[in-house]
Amino acid sequence: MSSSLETLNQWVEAVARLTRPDRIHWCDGSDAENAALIAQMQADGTLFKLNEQTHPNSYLHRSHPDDVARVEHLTFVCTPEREDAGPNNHWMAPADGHAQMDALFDGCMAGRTLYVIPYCMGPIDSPLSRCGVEITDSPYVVANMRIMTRMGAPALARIEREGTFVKGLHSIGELDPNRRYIMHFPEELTIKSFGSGYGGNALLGKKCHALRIASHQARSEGWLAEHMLILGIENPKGETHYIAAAFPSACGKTNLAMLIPPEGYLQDGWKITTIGDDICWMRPGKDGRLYAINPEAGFFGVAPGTSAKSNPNALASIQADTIFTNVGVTADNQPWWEGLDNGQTPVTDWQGQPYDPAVRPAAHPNSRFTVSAKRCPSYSPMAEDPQGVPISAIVFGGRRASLVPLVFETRDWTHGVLVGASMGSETTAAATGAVGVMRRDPMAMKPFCGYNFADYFAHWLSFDQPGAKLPKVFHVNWFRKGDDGKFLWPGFGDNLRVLEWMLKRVDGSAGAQETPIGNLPLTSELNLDGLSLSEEARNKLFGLDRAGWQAEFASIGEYLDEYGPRLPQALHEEQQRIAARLA
Ligand code: SAT
Ligand code: MN
Repeated sequence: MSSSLETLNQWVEAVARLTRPDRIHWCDGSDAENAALIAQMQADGTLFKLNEQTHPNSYLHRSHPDDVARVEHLTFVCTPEREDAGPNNHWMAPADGHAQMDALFDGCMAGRTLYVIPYCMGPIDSPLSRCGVEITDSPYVVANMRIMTRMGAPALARIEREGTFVKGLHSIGELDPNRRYIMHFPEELTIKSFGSGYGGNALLGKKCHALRIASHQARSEGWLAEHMLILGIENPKGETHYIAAAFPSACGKTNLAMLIPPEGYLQDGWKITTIGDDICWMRPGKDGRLYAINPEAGFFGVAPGTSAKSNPNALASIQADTIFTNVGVTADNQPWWEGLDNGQTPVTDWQGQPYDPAVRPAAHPNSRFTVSAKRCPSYSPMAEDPQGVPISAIVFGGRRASLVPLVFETRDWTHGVLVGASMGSETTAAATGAVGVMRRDPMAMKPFCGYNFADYFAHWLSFDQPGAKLPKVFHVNWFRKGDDGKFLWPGFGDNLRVLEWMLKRVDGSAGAQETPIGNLPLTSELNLDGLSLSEEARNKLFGLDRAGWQAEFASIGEYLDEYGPRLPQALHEEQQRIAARLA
């Protein structure tokens, strides 16, 4: 036996001694194994079979009503030095973290099965991919990990070859919010998660491994692990450019990644292909460009708002072989959520109670679908390419009702890093806590960076090397509102208009208006044909509110100061340069 398999066996044995399961099951990822788990979950009420005619092989899971989102206040990064986790993370000393977690894990799997899930994040044969093993007592987690990662025998074979893997230990415990923690030990490539069965808290390959642990690994190995979608844009000449875009959770990454071009663009031959909708790992290739893979194999998308109009590709994807979590159901057992707009009505809400809009929505605002990327009509074969795709542009974006224009281009990499580092967004239902509160969410990584943001910004800056052919960096805001509180930009497919302008900037065929905050589009060069934008919309989407930006840059300065002397001087200087130009 190879030494990595020995390490794995020893770890599984040690975990079993601590958690005392009745049985141990090594997952091979086979169809037979999945079918047996699904049958078992149907029998014990974990899964509810949906209408086989309309949604073949699809199921509904209802989580505990207190367990419906990530819990940032219970998520810790345990590094030997507090400063290495930074002000952006909750911190605990590793020995204390282990002691606290192991006390929770003690005997927690009595009467349960311990599942061992070997998985690979990224195409099995890609040098950019990384493997992990999750131990869990939740068959729902196994079924989701099978969709979201390359799980089972091929991953185990790669672990054996490679000799290293991330260790993730998970138990749903009693689903008690007072006995719930998600802890990361980056130096030990270890994750311990207890007391939640939900999404990013429990599917450890996703945010825990592919972002928090991977960001730490990426720093030492010279790459980037980012909270970004990746899409391909094919123009009428048949050339494809790839764009990576960071938005906070529940800000439309899935919709943008699966965008359908507006009618005129379709006729001209524009095409969007999807590489990923949530996570992007990228590193410089020999030619100096950044090459990216999507480490995931599926989509864990937000259900509410997904419709034939907003995201036909997602809707087509989830017609079969899908696990729905916390949506409502119709009288004939079809899944239903607010914004589905398919003319049907729910009878049962996400808690399994008779639907009453006066009590709660049919679907939880953070209800989700889990589906294989291969089911998506726009999924690109390039997503399986071991070398990844070259990135032409990086986009940062948040939810900003005011101030921030539709799009601007940064002047250079350092300015781009500052814009990413000072990104603000209103909070969403993807995490517990207040919704709609503006907070700084650098690179959309506030909940996910496994180390001190000051060091992370320095790591980003370090890619600006002689010979590097870095992507252009842009900022967008699809969420600007008018005085009446309504969105000013139509969004969805029409966002391609903005992406097209970015690509014109990349190939040098469009001009721009230089301003202190960056380069704004000339409205003559951004295709607005067929849109009826009001005077107010044009002014707010394409204008610069100088006084508002002065206040914003003062606030950005204060935010950066929170990182103390560790913050790269180059970012301070960039912030001061822009603040001075605005004054
Ligand atoms: O719960 S997840 O972290 O998987 C989804 C999200 O918040 O992006
Ligand atoms: Mn996400």
